[in-house]
Amino acid sequence: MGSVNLVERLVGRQLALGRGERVAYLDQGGKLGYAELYRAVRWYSARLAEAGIQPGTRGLIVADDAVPTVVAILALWWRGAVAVPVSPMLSEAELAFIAGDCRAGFLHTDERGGELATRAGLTRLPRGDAAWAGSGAPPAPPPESREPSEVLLIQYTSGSTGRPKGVLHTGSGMEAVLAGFGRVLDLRPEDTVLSTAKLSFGYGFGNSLLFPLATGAGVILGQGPPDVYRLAVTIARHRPTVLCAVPRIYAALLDRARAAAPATAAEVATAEQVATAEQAVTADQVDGAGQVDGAGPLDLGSVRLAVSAGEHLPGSLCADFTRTFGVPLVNGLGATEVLHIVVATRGSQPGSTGTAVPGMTVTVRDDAGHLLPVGSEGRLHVAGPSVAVGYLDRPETEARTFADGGAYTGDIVAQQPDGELRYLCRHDDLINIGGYKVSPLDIEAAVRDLAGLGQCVVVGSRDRNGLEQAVAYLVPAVGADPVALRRTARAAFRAGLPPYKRPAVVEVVEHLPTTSTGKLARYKLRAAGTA
Ligand code: 3SK
Repeated sequence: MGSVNLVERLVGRQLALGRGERVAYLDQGGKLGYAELYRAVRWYSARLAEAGIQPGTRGLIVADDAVPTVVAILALWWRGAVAVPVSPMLSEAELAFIAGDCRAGFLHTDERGGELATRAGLTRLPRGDAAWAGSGAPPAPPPESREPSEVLLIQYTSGSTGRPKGVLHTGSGMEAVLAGFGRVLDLRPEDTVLSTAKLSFGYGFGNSLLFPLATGAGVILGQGPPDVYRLAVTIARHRPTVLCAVPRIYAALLDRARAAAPATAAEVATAEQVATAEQAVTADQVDGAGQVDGAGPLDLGSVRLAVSAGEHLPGSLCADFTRTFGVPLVNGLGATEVLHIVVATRGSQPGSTGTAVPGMTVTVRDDAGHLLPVGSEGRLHVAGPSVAVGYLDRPETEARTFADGGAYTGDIVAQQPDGELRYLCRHDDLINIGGYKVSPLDIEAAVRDLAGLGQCVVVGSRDRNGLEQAVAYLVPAVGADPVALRRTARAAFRAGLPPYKRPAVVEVVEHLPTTSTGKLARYKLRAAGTA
């Protein structure tokens, strides 16, 4: 492969194909065509050059999904720099850690990053907004071409130790996902994509940036945490043709479509798992006939294809969704370490996780890395050109994950005789809550010093839709009031954890189950918590 020029590959090419006037993005600020996008990126890259940002500099992007976020990523690439998009939902401490860990030399943020920039000594530019698409753009050298093996993107992923790890992606890796899951997705220039997964998450990065721009399709960027109310309104107003979401969003859409009565407490609870506590869907926003205020009946009529990834899609959910909405639902399995989806069904195949996407090889292996025969259960191993080149400065963890000529995704799967894979569970203790891999230790730490608490253990178990949720089991200290303990523990989880990490269920128990040797039997708790 020759050199890689992502800006030309993704945006310049659409201009060359005469698609400059087509809408590339729609966000709260309005629509932006491909030609305007190109001008905006050039403007921003000229500003980066003026500010002394050199090729290879790591630019931290702490911003919600919006046009300026995309422009910042592409402008860093134009300059030959490295984009590090992270979620604005991270705590100040997590952001400060990442800024130091990746040795960021530049910061792009929406409202809240000024303080972080000052504390971390980072250059921060004004966003530009309308000005950057104007005619007064300063001259900028053409977009930089880079070596295929050069790192151009760092995506942070959480780990069981609580310290996020930077995953290093190259230009050739990004080209490879276009030829991999990009082929399965098979977007057309007429498509409009709506992804509830954000750009700061690998799944959203492909859905809202790589795949649509490579095709000349349009993208709807939504602000704020994804919730089913806002999603229904956006679908009704902007009529996307391709919807990408995590399974619990599809479960919430199904709940709405089925609703014959005002939203139940259980529905509100499901919605709250995908929204922040402050912005959760409430019963008054959704009426009894499955209608959403201002949106009319829940109508997915514009959607020709839906994609589910980020967490396990139960077969029953896939079948119900396809039957109810008449839309094929592709089930994908990916990981930050392999950039995007590497195993996928072709259309709806309830119960299946599918087969490898073009260009990637997946195998099932034992703990020593040996290949297992078809039919066995084991660790999913992925080899091929979209596998990341490693973790930033984590040699030991890197050696465990990036091994045997590829990477282990952390999933346990079974390979069927026909080659289809079936997802079984995680290989580690991480709980996958709507695509966020959450360490139980992080949740347990939020109540460590709580008065009246003897012990707290958090496990993942399945809710009534078969989706993973965190359940916290609390044992009161001797003489403590269990009712008060439950209340104060809930308050501590709310105060100490972002919404996506909070346990969906908090149970007070007299004692925790043990094995015959007296050890904590987590598997018994997992089974007990399953609805
Ligand atoms: O499932 C995931 O965790 C994932 C991560 C990165 C990119 C794509 C996906 C589906």
